[in-house]
Amino acid sequence: MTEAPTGQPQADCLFCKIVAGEIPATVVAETATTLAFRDVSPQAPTHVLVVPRSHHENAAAVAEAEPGVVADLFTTARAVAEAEGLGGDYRTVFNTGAGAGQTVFHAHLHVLGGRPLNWPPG
Ligand code: D5M
Repeated sequence: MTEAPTGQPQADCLFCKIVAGEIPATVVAETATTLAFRDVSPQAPTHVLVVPRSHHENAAAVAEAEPGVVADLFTTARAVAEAEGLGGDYRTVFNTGAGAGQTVFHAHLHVLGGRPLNWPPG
């Protein structure tokens, strides 16, 4: 299948479908440009994904096409962390590429917290 241009909804993209309300998710925050919902496979007491409403394969593609949206993702992440009562202690992660653990190719910022987080990550 031909891919839609970056920024446009992608026909078989899971997170585009969540943004469109076609697949259910537990939404915890939303803005004009972002949506935040709970990860189905949480790795910490708080594990939320913040996604751009527009489709981009990864964070770098968002930065190239819509740099302001990268800031919006982090602003929403901070709002989520505050709402979750994380007290300023949380981790934000973009996995980029299958070799780095990316499994969904619609950019998403993981927000993790609520337990001690080790470094380096696995
Ligand atoms: O992260 C992709 C994340 O997406 C992974 O932690 C599971 C999560 N996931 C997969 N399907 C869903 C649905 N339907 N709702 C919520 N969360 C989901 P990655 O960095 O690509 O490995």
